[in-house]
Amino acid sequence: IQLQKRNFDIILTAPGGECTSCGSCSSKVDCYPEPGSSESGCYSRGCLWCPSNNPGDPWCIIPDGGKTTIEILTGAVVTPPPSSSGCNTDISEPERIDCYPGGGATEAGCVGIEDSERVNCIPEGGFSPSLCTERSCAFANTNSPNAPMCYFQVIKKSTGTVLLDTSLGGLTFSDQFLQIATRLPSTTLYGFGENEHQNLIIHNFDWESFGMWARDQPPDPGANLYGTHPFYISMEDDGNSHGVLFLNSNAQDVTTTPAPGLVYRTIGGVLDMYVFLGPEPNRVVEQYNTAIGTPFLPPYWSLGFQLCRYGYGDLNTVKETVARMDAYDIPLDVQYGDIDYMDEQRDFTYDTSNYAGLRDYVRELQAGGKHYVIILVQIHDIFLCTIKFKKNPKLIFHFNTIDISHRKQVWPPGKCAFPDYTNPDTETWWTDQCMDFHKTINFDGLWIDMNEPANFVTGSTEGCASNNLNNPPYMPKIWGNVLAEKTMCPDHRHKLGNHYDVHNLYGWSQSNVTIKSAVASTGKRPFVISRSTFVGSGQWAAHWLGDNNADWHDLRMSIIGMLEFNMFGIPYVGADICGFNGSPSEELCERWMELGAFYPFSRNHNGLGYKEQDPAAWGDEFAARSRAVLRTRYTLLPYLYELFYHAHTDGTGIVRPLSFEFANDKTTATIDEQFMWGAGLLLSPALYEGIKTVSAYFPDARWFNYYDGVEVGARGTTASVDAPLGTIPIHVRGGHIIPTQEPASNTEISRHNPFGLIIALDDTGSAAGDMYWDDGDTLNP
Ligand code: MIG
Repeated sequence: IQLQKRNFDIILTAPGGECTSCGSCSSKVDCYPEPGSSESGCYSRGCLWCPSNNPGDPWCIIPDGGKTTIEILTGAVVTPPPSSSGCNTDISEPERIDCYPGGGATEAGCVGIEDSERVNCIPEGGFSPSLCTERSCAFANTNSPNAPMCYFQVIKKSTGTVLLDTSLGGLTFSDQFLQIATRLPSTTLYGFGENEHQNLIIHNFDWESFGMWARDQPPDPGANLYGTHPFYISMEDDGNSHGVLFLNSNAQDVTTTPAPGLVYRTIGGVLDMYVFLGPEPNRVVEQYNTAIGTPFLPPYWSLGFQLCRYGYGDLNTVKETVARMDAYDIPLDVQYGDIDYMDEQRDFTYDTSNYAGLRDYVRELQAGGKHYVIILVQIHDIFLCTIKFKKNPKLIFHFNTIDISHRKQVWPPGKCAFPDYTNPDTETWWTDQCMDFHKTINFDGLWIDMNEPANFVTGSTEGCASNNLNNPPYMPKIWGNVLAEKTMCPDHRHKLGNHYDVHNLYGWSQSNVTIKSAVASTGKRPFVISRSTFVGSGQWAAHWLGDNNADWHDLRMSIIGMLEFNMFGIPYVGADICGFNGSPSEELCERWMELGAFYPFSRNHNGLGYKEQDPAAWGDEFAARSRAVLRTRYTLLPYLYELFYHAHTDGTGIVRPLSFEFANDKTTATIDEQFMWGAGLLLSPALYEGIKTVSAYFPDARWFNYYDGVEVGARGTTASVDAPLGTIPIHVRGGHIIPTQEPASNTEISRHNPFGLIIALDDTGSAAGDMYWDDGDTLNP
């Protein structure tokens, strides 16, 4: 009987002697010492099943003698191997079971990689332990003469957990098809985007695929949405975590397998992989965000409540809306101008008839402590561009790089072209445009939309040529029949390369340029919000979750989206409160105002042609409740700002899953209807129609009701908490200090109000916290 695996729990060796059948055994060595012995179980160990009348006789006997070794998998947890920094097990020496009985144990060998699975880390030859260590590889003796001594093995040294095991399918690296498969240490898997995941952890390991190719696509399960984030966090069974980034900008997909494993496929470019070792999940987020660029520190006013609507239609409607917000004294910091403020959807223009007076109105808002953010779209009509080309011939090049003869069509009416933000000349042009327009409309921030980039025709009005870029041999699992659907032809040229390779970088490159344009225009701390994002976008832009539906499902999904973007380094995120498409019921919109008061980006936004849904549109009771919940948000803004400070300086997530704070509590792994603000606040919103209480889980800690300070009895269990309309249950975690400030109708006023501290003690009677404060909008705080 051959020893096949090393991850067994018990090893038994028979003494010498003949024992090939039940009758011939002189000494019987028990092959099933643990409880549960059975005939089939005995055979499965390759042992003899010998029922006996003698009490004390084993019935399952090891056959043969000498060196026979039986491997017994009891399903018990395998003891972590000792690490070089000292033994990391609690198991006392007498109780230990040899995991390397063949002799020649080494640390790397002990954590279990077979000779046959090694990949040489010194392929040029010349093994030495120091060279191997220098290359961060593992070395161990081998019994196979040709097997490498020094080999790649991504393991977590402290516990021996294998983080990347590509033995499932290896690596395929060809021109338009790159694939890597990896076995995962557990099925607790977070991340990948932008997709609408139905659960926070990806629970379906039955070959489920998620595509990544930026697309003008309202959230829909199975669809590739606006951005691309090929990053995941895997939580190991011991609560430790690690993250992996596949840094690649092509069309791509990821497929789960039951191993559990992942197959990652992309159709071009480079395959750079980064592994972030944690070990705590919050550390993984910090390490990842620090590597890709930590998020910008938003101006303080942008933490206030914001209001928008596609299709106010005219300035009077905007004025009336803001006026009724003021009349009810509902906090409001930011009013938006969507594309209907423009003249025929042309960037850097405004509709001088329907929006006559906009210029003065913006000044008036600002005088009252409010701010105004305008939308910009990425498309420019040929006519305007042509005039500009004549003024500045350099720009002809800049537009020609993405081929002006292949016309695209979105807005404005007629034929359009897309600026190429990978061309440095575009930065100058775009910034000039923004600065120029700022003289007319004194905007405080820029909202860049449709930058997937979106196109109302497939490719161009002339279609796309037939070639291997427009029609690659492998189509990732994305929506549409061709890559060009809803966007440009993949073979169009940008300064940086083919659209095929840089499509997913369009919003990213525009964000990078636009934050500079915002600074140049306002001279203050910039505020940019972008629909399309990529790895690193969070340094320059915030994100909203796109054109969601006004229904209960999308209310719930917004929590998952928000938690994921906090992992992706874009913690400034939120969904359109009360939903973009469709008209919400009053109850849904109230509940959404409660949850949305705890989005880092708290904006009520509505699609074209739907019922008014701002919190002042529903009557007195609705207004009073929205006012109350927003005043709670404003009370907690110093805490939110401190969390943004940590996000900016350390890359820490702001909105966190419970499992990232209580990684050893397995119950928390799947919780996605509650979330945390930092480490100190637990939010348990009401997310279902008609409910008046929420069944909330309280991990093992002291918890205090935010509203009355009463300690919750529940610890490590679920409890029912009251959530009447107008209330979102909030609990403060023992051990934390939360800075607060008296609320007001906007942050310019509230920033002058008295501060407070909520001090919640832990089991030892202590608490800690910190606070960051500045003037709220200087450029270099
Ligand atoms: O759907 O500018 O996601 O927030 O209101 C058409 C109009 C284009 C899409 C954005 C949405 C915005 C809308 N835009």
